[in-house]
Amino acid sequence: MKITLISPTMYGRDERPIKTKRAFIPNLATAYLAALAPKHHEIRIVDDTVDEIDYKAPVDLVGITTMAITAERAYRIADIFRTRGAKVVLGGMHATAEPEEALEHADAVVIGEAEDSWPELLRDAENGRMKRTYQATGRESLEGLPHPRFDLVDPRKYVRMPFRKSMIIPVSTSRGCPRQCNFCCVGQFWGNTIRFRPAEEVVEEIRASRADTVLFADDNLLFDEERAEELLRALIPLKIKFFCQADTRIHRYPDLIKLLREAGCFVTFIGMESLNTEALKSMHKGFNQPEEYRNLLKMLNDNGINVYASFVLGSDGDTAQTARDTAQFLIDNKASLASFFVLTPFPKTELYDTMKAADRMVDPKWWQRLTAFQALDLGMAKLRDGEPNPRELRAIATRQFYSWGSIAKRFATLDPNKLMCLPLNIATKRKMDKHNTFLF
Ligand code: B12
Ligand code: SF4
Repeated sequence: MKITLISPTMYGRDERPIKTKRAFIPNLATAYLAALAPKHHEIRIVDDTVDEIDYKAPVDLVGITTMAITAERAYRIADIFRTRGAKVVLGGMHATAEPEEALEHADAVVIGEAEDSWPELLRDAENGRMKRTYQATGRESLEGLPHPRFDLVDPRKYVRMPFRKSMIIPVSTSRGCPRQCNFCCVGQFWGNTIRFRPAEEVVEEIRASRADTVLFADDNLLFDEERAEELLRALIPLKIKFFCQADTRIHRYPDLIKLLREAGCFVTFIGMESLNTEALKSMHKGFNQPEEYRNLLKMLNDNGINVYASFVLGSDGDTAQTARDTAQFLIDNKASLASFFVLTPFPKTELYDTMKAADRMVDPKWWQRLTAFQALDLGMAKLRDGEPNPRELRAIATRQFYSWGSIAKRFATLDPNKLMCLPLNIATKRKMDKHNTFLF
């Protein structure tokens, strides 16, 4: 069959799909789906942020990956392909959370991870008996996953970090998270356990890709110290640079931080979420201790690892002052990058159920709005009275963190690893000046 795999973009403020010349990183789900399909199929990967979708090209089956903020775009693409006679399959985080909704726009929906169900679906589609839903089998082992097909992607359409030769490729080494933060959908999707891939298979995948820069797509690369040590040691000979996610406890393991640097980590994304203990408790994230953040930032900075601090604004009690204090804390403690996310009730999360029960969303189906701007405002508008809405809080914190004064203070260093984040800061500052946002 001729199969097209699409990762959709989002709609922008002008209600048009957001397109860019160069995207940050190719999509991992479509690259996996391509690898999982038997060889006799003819596969194209389309990244809607950088590619134009050719609705006229002959195609038998279209697979589209979904997140909440890309769902509306996914549905519109699906509707067009279906009117042209192609079969459409939806999968991923959002289709799994809202399969009934997805089925209104698709011939089939794949619920959960697709390693077993996608090949089965393809067999059924070839035999003209595709079912409406395919459910993940709940496989326990991650051994033997195929290498994602990034060879089907045009590397010129993706960003390269300064002094690096390849695009950044996403690599997943584990799935799931045993924690249960109330805003997070990882548990309901992947389960509240963590499964690891064998370290040697991860190394082989990176070696075969020839990439020199990697983004580890794990929710927490260092969740298990012993496994983290084994993996990091195995990565050293590859001489790659990588981004990863870790949690706020890692400063308790100084040897692991040294190893992290040795293995090539140059940015660690950390979900600090809030400086307010009460807000953290309400997120079920009491394991984050704000009084430890200073030391955490210092230890990573001392080892030349850039901290990408992630905060959530919009919890009850968050004010414009909270946004300013958070940004100032990160400036004083020299975080290299920061994201201030809007507390968002993603479907099938505990936060979603709580907000719905309390009638605090203007529109409980906010993701069906055309633009992410509209969607987030409608998702959150009734959060608090009197204070700027969470999106404005995010703008306050982002503008302050990416001001010239802040950049000068945070990058007064000669460490080349740290300086690699300077261009990203300048680009974000420019985007903020121009659009008052750096995301949508
Ligand atoms: C890595 C990552 C990123 C990377 C993207 C890397 C990439 N390009 O591949 C970066 C940092 C760029 C990123 C950005 C964002 N992310 Co993100 N990200 C993740 C993370 C940690 C892992 C995703 C991943 O690669 N998993 C491994 C792959 C293989 O799994 P998968 O995509 O789910 O695909 C499997 C199945 O779902 C299925 N499948 C998927 N699609 C399809 C389609 C078909 C047809 C079929 C049959 C099967 C199928 O098959 C795959 C193999 O089993 C997840 C959390 C998580 N653990 O899932 C958050 C997550 C997906 N991100 C999230 C969000 C919100 C974002 C941002 C919007 C954040 C922001 N505000 O900027 C942006 C959006 C950017 C964009 N436009 O795409 C949310 C989505 C919530 C939701 N319900 O929609 C998540 C779940 C985080 C969370 N805890 O809430 N992200
Ligand atoms: S936010 Fe991070 S730590 Fe919390 S459940 Fe999600 S993945 Fe796990």
